[in-house]
Amino acid sequence: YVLKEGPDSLNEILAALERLRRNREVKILVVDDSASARTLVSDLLRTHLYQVLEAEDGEQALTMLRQHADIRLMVTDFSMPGLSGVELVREVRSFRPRQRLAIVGLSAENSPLISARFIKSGANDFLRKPFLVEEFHCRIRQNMEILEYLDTIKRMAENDYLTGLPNRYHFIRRARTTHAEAVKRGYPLQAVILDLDHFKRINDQYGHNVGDQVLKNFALRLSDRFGRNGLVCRYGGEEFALLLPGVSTAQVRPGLEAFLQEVAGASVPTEKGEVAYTASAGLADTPGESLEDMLKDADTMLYQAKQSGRNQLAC
Ligand code: GH3
Ligand code: MG
Ligand code: MG
Ligand code: MG
Repeated sequence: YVLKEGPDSLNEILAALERLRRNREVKILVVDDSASARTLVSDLLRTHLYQVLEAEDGEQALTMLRQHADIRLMVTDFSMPGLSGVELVREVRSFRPRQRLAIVGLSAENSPLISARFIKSGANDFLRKPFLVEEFHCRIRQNMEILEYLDTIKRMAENDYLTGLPNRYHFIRRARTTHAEAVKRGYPLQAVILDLDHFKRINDQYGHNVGDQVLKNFALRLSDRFGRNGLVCRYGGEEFALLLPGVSTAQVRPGLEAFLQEVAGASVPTEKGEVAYTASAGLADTPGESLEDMLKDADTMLYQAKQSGRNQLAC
């Protein structure tokens, strides 16, 4: 069935175009044992520019989901040889949570139980075949919008707005895993806390805006230098933390010292001219300790670096 109700203002048309542009980045998996039903659904999705993958049964769908971690939505039939749609959904939910993948169940059967079973096993939505084309598109879009909201909320919850680095909350969550892994496998782990020197003076002298630019500069340098080998975060105002797994103090020390020198030797181009700054760092290496204690030790060492004149590493 087709219901014709197009967009009726220029803004709605522009919003629809913007959506189409974004759809091109989105992968959707269509699961149906009937080739004609599969093609019908896939073609509807392709008219909205989605990237469509197809599977003819549950097993194939599971393989494709494992191969493509970036599939955002699955539309699945109920009656199929092998796994039923409901069984497939239950299996998928054991490894792919709702915030990563939305699932829409489809069925031609008349039983009212099927939609309840789909939803109960972890599907987000259900449509009875045959369906209204417009309703199909609305439901797909609504489910995609919810995923986009969740992505935005997650990004905002995990990253620092000013520097774009992971925030302390995200760092601690990931650091727990890294720390537990190091303890279990018995490899070394280094915790580092870095703090900009006399940062208050920079704010006082040049203004908060320039202070922000300095923070961004430092964050960028820090993640460029250490982002690949470990966890980096903005720990607090002008404090940053690093967790470097699999390396000894002797191995990281020269790199950290060189980094502090590089920071001290460079300057940040700002609206008030070139601004030079330095940073201090404290390092702790006690793999037997809890993560909290390691960070506390790194903070104690940082205090020592400050006491000893700043612009240096203490460990
Ligand atoms: P020390 O060398 O002992 O660390 O001295 P400090 O001046 O860096 O330390 P202090 O803790 O006295 O001051 C930190 C300053 O950092 C105060 C605060 O206003 C500033 N700050 C914290 N977050 C931000 C931010 O996001 N932007 C800007 N511009 N300043 C910030
Ligand atoms: Mg079928
Ligand atoms: Mg400081
Ligand atoms: Mg500080």
